Amino acid sequence: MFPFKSEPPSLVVSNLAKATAHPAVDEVWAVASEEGGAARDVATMSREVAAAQGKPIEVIPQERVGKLRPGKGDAMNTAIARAAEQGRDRVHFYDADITNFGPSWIEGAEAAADRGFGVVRHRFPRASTDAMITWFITKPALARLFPGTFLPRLDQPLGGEVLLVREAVESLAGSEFVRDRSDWGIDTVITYATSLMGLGLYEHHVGDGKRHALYGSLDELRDMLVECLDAARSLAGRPGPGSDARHGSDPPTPVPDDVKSTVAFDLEATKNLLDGPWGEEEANLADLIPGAMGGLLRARAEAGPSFMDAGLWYEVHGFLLDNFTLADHASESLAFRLWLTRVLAYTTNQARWGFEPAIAYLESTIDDYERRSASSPSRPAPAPRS
Ligand code: GDX
Ligand code: MG
Repeated sequence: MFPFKSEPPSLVVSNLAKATAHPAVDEVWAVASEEGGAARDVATMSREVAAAQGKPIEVIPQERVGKLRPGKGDAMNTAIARAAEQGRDRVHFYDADITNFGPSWIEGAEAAADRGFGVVRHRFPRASTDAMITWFITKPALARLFPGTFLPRLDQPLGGEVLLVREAVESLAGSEFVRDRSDWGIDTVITYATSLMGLGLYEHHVGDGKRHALYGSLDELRDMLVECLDAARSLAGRPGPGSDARHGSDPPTPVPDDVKSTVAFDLEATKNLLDGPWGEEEANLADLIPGAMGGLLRARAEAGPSFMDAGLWYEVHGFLLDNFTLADHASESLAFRLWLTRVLAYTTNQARWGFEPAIAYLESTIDDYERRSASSPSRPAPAPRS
């Protein structure tokens, strides 16, 4: 199953064709964000491929399944409901914009499923300035909410490349918590929900990395940031997997040189985003950050973002997990500004050290957050929302 929205139809169809050609695959679904336009082009172009392979390729418009912004979550949940209804044995999910997708992805996941793992997630090296939501929102949340479990150590907790066996698909289809998540938060809730299923989780390593569209200014990630933050927040107070849950992973391989040297976003265009004026409500909200941080943030921001180090981010991130409100303008604006400050602090300092030291630094921050959280379990967790 491939969700697609604005990728070139030729790229989508090339991925559909590679999946269809694989002997383990019976049928391929492309779930479109809307009818017409690209969906029509993909449907037309894939007809010939399907005929040549003698297997169906279905282009399906996404249904309105959830309650939040209609986005990737509705696409994933459209396929999950359909696969559950049809009793599919195994379902693979891949982003449609991957340019190096191929049979080895399918084979790696199938091999782990053959060894008895019910959930297989693809993991891959990413540039040191890529995955800024993963490193600064999701992994810290998993570290502080579920210390000692495999969740903080998952390589790509937001990755959309996953294999699920029938039992996992049925369980997700039956979960209101998952169905409601129609936006970018879907990856977080699928990662969380599948971690509890007791089906075994394996991470298949894609050594070449996932090649796909990267970003201009980080403003492009605003929706993803607030929706992934809200999804992380929605996990607070929920139980985690047992510390004995079965988790396996391929060993890492040398990282390709071009991944090491990639710059994942436009730094200059992004820096300007911090110059935006503070709204009154946003400033009032910032004043609620413990330690009179709000005034400090406004004053020190003028001196550049470097003050937002890993220690301060632990406090700010905790504040966001406890207080963030999706769809509230001031709350979203503050969360974006704070995250951006942290991303720029890292990008203009540790990311300059070179690939290996930068990634080692990021990993050490997650280890540290996990330790801090495990040693102060008294931090009150907000009640889970339905
Ligand atoms: N049908 C449908 N409807 N497809 C969508 C929609 C939507 O509203 N929005 C996105 N997609 C598709 C898109 O066409 C692509 O195939 C896939 O979902 C992922 O979107 P992309 O724009 O390539 O996102 P990006 O930045 O690569 O993000 C992925 O990695 C992030 C991360 O790990 O940081 C994606 O899986 C995110 O969910 C994840 O947070
Ligand atoms: Mg992408």
